[in-house]
Amino acid sequence: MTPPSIRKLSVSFYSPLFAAFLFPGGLFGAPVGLNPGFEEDLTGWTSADVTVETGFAFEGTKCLNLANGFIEQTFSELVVGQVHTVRLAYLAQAGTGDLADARVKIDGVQIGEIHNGQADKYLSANGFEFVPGATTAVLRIESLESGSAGLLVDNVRIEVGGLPLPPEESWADLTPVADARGGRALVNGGFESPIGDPTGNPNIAGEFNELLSGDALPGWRVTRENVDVIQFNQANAPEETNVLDVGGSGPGGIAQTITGLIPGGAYTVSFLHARHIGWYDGNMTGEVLANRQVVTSLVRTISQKWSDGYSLVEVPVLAGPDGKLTLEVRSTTPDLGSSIVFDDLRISEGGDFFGKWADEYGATASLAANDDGDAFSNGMEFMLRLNPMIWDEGPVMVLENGVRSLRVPVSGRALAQGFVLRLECSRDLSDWEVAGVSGSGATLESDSSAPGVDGERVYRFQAGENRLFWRHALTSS
Ligand SMILES: [Ca+2]
Ligand SMILES: [Ca+2]
Ligand SMILES: [Ca+2]
Ligand SMILES: [Ca+2]
Repeated sequence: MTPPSIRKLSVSFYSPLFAAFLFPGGLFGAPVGLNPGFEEDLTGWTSADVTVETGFAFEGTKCLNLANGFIEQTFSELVVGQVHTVRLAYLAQAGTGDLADARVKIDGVQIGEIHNGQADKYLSANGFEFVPGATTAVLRIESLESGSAGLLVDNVRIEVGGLPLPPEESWADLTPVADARGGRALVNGGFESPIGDPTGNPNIAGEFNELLSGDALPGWRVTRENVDVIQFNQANAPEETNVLDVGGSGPGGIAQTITGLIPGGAYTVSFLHARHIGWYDGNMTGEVLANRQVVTSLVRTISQKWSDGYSLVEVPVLAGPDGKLTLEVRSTTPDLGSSIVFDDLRISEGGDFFGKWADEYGATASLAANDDGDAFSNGMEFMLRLNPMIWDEGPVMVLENGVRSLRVPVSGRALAQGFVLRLECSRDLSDWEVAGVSGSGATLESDSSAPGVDGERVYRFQAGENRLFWRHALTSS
């Protein structure tokens, strides 16, 4: 038996510092709001044209019927400058048309939209991030419906911290594909991994069963709404038997992070895509993001259905300075319960950023072309961040405090693709020296550019030069 004096001693080991670690999320408290689950009806909320209903709640016994109205509440004890997330559970009621729609605002600014037709089970995995500028914020959720039916909403809250991150997969662990397209397959990039019976996700009766949210799709995080793995070759899969409809019962998205890449390095993401065969005959749209930046937009028309075959898209992307690339593919079709279907996502080394840049401007994708007839070829325009379709003067010498210098904008995408820019100087137009070399007449004072990072090089011309010519030299590997 333990003597009473020792039991008492063991209790005194708890210090205030240790206790602080007992709170999840560190030392910050949770933002404070009243009655998040509507168990006390509309206490704490300002509202119009909504009702609180008993039964079919996500949590407790009551939920909100947003109908065609709104709810609003001031939350307090937010942490200024930190990422916060509005979380909630919702489902569509019958009578809202194909999808039920709402928008979420903080202090009058929209931070997200909800579009979903899922009616048999709540969606609760995602939310909407924002960064508060004050310790209080007004959260408003407003219906976009015109009829009397709308979303059922429950468990509305604000949490400190962002949404769950996508799974990380190492470049070294991705499987090389030995065909003409090559590259490495993303983890479950062909959507063949067994889905199993994902806990907390709906199994809607119908032609294609599982609609997935949260972490239910192996290898991926579902970033919004839900998505649909279409199985058994029902969608004319170009790779094995499954494809992913990135609209499940609303415009969804998926993300995966690849680690172990060359920091700032150029890569190409590729995939096959087609339009869902159903849902009327309008266009379906989507977009691809790399490290949260949109890198390409997609449109598939009714003549680009999966029965018409799948088209290849290749998108140059840059790894982050930490060697990571978070790739996200999402639907931007807000009014249909399906969207573009995808298969066979891969990543390969190298990327044609020049070709993409030329395409963005409608310019000729040749380094030597000179569409606008100024002093710079299209390749040089790309490198110097000029406009290939507008006559440019280019970097000019500036005189500041008696010092002559040249400020040269440099493209991070061009550096990532292996392009090399040199400034060369000459006094006689026959012997050229690279700026910075002793005796060249110029020194490199600073350089804020790097692969993947647009920046500027500042050269200083040495005092006492009577006449110095300079030129830019571009080489590509
Ligand atoms: Ca409730
Ligand atoms: Ca597949
Ligand atoms: Ca030009
Ligand atoms: Ca130009």
